[in-house]
Amino acid sequence: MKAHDGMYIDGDWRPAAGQDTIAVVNPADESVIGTVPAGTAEDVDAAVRAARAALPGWAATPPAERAAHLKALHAALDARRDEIAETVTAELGSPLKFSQAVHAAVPVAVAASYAELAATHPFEEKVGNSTVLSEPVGVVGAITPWNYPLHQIVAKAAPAFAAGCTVVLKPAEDTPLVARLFAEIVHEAGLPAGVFNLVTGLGPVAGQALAEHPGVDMVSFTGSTGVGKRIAATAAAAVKPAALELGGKSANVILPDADLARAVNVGVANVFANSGQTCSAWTRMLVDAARYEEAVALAAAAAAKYVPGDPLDPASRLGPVVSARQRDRVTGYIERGVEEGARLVAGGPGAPEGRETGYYIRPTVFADVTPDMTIAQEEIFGPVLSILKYEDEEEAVAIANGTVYGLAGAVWSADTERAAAFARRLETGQVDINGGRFNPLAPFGGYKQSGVGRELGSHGLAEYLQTKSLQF
Ligand code: TXE
Repeated sequence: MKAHDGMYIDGDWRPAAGQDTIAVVNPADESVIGTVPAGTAEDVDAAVRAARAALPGWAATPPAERAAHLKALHAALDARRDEIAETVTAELGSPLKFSQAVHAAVPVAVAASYAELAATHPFEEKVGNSTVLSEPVGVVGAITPWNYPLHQIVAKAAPAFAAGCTVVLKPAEDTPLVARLFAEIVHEAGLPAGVFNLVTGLGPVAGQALAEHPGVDMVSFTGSTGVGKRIAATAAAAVKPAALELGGKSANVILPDADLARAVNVGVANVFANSGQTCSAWTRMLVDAARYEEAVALAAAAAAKYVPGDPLDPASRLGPVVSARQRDRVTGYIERGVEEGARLVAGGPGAPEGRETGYYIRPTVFADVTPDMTIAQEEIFGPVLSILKYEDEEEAVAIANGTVYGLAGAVWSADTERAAAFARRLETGQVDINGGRFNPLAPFGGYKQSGVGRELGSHGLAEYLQTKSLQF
């Protein structure tokens, strides 16, 4: 057992309190590629104590110095991009190219943005006769999912560090290896001991212990809406803030004057990226009745190009999903779609040919999906696209807004202003106009049951700050 096989607490690796371990499985071939300790309430307590002890020093560190630490963190992440990409591919199953371009590159960009924001954010402002101070919320309990495993960690840890908060992270049990790599990187970057602490473990044990710990001042959670509601209730009972980034069922609205082929092709690529395991994925494509069949044919043809394959093969565009549990959940939704009468135009239940080993799913497209169907309402989190028909813009708005979620979406039109006007009517936290482009400074988060709070940019930083006004 290597020294760092334990928990990272107070700037050092230490053995876990218990003996239980979690096996980490490569979803492409079902082989066990590592184990991590299954943390208990005792480990969580040790980590929270370390984070509390480090808080006064870190909170009092001038923002410019915190910015210098974040710069070092950014450089350390950047230097280990390849290792990050390989680790994510091994435990998540995403194609290596995607891991390099997204799973490794995005956290590097986000760390850079917070190095910048820590240096420039107005932590003290004059408002009339008052001085308003932005102070760190305190110890943050971060609970993260497996779908963008490093991004989700950095999107919480980097703004927390910039704000002057200390962090205890409980990463997803399916993808703990990249979390461990992140702890190594934090250590290498020289952040003071206790500013970042890692406890691996199961959600209902280590995650719950962290959410309930009285020494945690704020919980930042990304994951399922069900667990998010529990965490929100626990936090509310202790009058603690909880930032929640939950599920989505985003609409991709193709207006009648849009470039249909481009909108459909980009839409299909968006849904199949990361094997559909993206909370902001445009899983419902809305097309006007006149061009509906044309769009369906284009989507089926586009889906045929996503042949499930070994994530290490550079030609692969679609890997497996993360786990057997996730494969079964997604397959259940595909079966449900068929039962409820949607028309299968690509894919379907069952393993893709030649991919019986590994957690592969056939890239699936459903046409004739109606808004009341389960596959049009619930988050599937797999490579499954539903195509719905609308008669006019009013109906398109009603369908787009007709779920409990409101995380993201897309609008396509030959007229950018028309698309933007439509986007203003959507009950959702983010809308990509004619494809959009990732912006690490733009706030990301949900309306309705997609969450509370925002990540990224200055909005993401604000989540980790509380304000005090001094009246003169
Ligand atoms: O999520 P969980 P799962 C959605 C997606 C997916 C479904 C289930 O639809 O199919 O959720 O995924 C920790 N107290 N999303 O089961 O369980 C858990 O250990 C405290 C959307 O993997 O919510 C992990 O670290 N923590 C999503 C984290 O919560 C608990 C990303 C997320 O796991 C806990 C992932 C508890 N009682 C899934 N139970 C998104 N928004 O991007 C679990 N956890």
